[in-house]
Amino acid sequence: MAYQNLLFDIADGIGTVAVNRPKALNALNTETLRELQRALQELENNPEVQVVILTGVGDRSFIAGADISEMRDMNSLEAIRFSKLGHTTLDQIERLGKVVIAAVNGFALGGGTEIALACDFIFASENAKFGQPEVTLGVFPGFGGTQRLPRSIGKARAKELIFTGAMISAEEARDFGIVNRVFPAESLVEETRRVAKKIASNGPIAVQLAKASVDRGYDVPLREGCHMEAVAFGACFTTMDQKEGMTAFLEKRKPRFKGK
Ligand code: DAK
Repeated sequence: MAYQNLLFDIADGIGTVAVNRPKALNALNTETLRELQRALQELENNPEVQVVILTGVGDRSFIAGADISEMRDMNSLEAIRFSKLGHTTLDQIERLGKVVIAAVNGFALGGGTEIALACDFIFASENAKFGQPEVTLGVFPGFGGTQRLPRSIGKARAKELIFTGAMISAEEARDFGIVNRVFPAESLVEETRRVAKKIASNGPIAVQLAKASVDRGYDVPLREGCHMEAVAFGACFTTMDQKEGMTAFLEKRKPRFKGK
């Protein structure tokens, strides 16, 4: 499928989607969000793909937020539609049956931080910058930032970032717990692919159920979460991969998972 505003690649069980509007620092307009939804659906439907890497083209920016030139003249209804398009895209990332890693290679501002937070985890380059500068534009985070950021770093820290609109460095973002690891810019993609390949070598159904178990269990009381985990754990025992994984261990060989 052809994309105007994305680079799209599949290799070694890893789908890579890179937002490709470097002249606008990869800002997200309606068309790009629609393409992103199509790309995610294409990756969801491809059984070869187990991990998705989301990044930005160029060495300056991951995603510098929603496209301000498109947003400026929106009326209220158009803004609601745009915000919903953002929400459904982020929801799609969170619910994808594949692991999604954000490789943040520069500015992740506004919608850029919000989309990275919807991924399963974030790796960043040393020059990455995170922030929610929406209040400097007379709006506030509209792609779930007021919801995911407090859940990720706590209410008080989230409020400081959202109310000031200030940017933080990759290292500060790591200290806050937004970012898992920080790499030199030139090795970000390679290091992210290394981790993605490790994940892709594991039982795909087990990884998928583990993702769902963490995410669905996160918002419910512990006892309910543990119950959901037990049911999903039981589901692993209906798969050929569980038999293969355990047989391979006992036969002292590498497993050959089929995703069945
Ligand atoms: N949108 C459109 N163009 C952008 C952009 C953006 N977010 N960010 C940068 N650009 C464009 C610049 O206009 C410039 O274009 P030309 O002038 O060359 O044509 C080009 O990218 C290079 O940018 P700069 O010349 O500004 O580069 P600098 O190195 O000087 O500065 C910067 C880099 C990232 C610090 C600066 O560009 C910047 O502050 N950008 C804006 C970042 C930002 O504010 N992002 C948040 C966007 S707001 C809602 C729904 C959604 C949202 C909110 C509410 N509701 C419905 C409630 C979402 C909001 C956002 O994400």
